[in-house]
Amino acid sequence: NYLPKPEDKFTFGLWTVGSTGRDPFGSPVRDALSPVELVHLLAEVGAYGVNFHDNDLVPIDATPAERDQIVKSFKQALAETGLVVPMATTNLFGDPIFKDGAFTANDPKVRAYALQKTMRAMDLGAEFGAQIYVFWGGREGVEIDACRQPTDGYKRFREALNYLCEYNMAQNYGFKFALEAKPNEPRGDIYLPTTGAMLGFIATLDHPEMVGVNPEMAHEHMAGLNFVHAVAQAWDAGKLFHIDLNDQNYARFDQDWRFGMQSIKQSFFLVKFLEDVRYSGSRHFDAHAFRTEDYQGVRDFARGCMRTYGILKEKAQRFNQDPEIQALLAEINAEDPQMNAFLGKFSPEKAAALKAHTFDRPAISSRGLHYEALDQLVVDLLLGVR
Ligand code: GCO
Ligand code: MN
Ligand code: MN
Ligand code: MN
Repeated sequence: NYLPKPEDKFTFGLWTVGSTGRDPFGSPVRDALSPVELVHLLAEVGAYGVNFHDNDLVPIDATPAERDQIVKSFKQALAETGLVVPMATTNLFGDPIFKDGAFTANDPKVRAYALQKTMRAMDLGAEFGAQIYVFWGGREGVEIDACRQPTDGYKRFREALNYLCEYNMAQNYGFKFALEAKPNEPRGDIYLPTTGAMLGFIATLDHPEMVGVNPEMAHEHMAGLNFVHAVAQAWDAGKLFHIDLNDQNYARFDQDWRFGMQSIKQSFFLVKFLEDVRYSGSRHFDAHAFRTEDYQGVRDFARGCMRTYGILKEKAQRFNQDPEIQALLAEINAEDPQMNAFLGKFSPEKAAALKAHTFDRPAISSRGLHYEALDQLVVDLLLGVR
């Protein structure tokens, strides 16, 4: 029946089910619910956890007393529902002060404020037991490259992350940082626009072991890329600390659709990958209900994200057990013992033998690989006739 289970670790941001449907062209279509109400809504649909930006929970201008009251009531809602807070993050994009970026802004006052705001938000996240801390630099970019050298942007971002890694250690918070790339929106160009770019950047930090990535399906699709490949590269590098699941037509504006709404096949291979490698982190849905919906529709949206994941997980199991699919895969991936002498680790002897070998190119090339048949089996499986 595809009902969510705690071991699925399905999480939603307060800002996802809390979206009121405001977009650049229109005002809200749903009344805002309080964080406490949103926790109850998430519990009702069967989510495991809830994540937040500092200001999803505590308004930017709240007094310390107001903050403490909010924290108290939110903790009570978590205790009542059993929901956990696996991830926290900072809103470094909403307030007008961040119009030119946060850690990378040209104004040093803005950069210092961004550090202050993030340390306070880390304190808040730690208070709720969050273990992953996400950095999405939505405003860390430009419309015009005349305003700064891109390398100054990278340098400032690096300095900020190094500083915050030290803060993480000084406070003993034990956060793992997860960097989330996006190619554009809200800025014309955002620095380090893809997961691959983030992975390259992490290697330049003082504490690379503390920092990984939070790839988002929609963001790689906006860039026209293959999300499964991005996730696989992150996994291969030991850097898949978190993941943002949603959906998106390729090369469009940021759509944030229900997971599996559009890209069934890509979503299938993503779920298959996560399950095959036994990814054990949160499966976080960073999406929101259509603007056509009321809160019943928001529940439908949230349940749909998790249900589709469950269906695709079952399809992945079938793929792995399907004799015809597995026979084709075995044939396609068959080893050639003779080639073992040439492949693998380099040695001068191996290289000399390989250079002397003659390959029958026409014979090798003439072999059909049955990818048409293989893909049709996948399509049959996904369309439910297999
Ligand atoms: C977006 C981003 C954000 C971030 C969030 C957490 O396109 O707006 O995906 O939703 O994930 O700010 O860092
Ligand atoms: Mn996004
Ligand atoms: Mn978005
Ligand atoms: Mn996201």
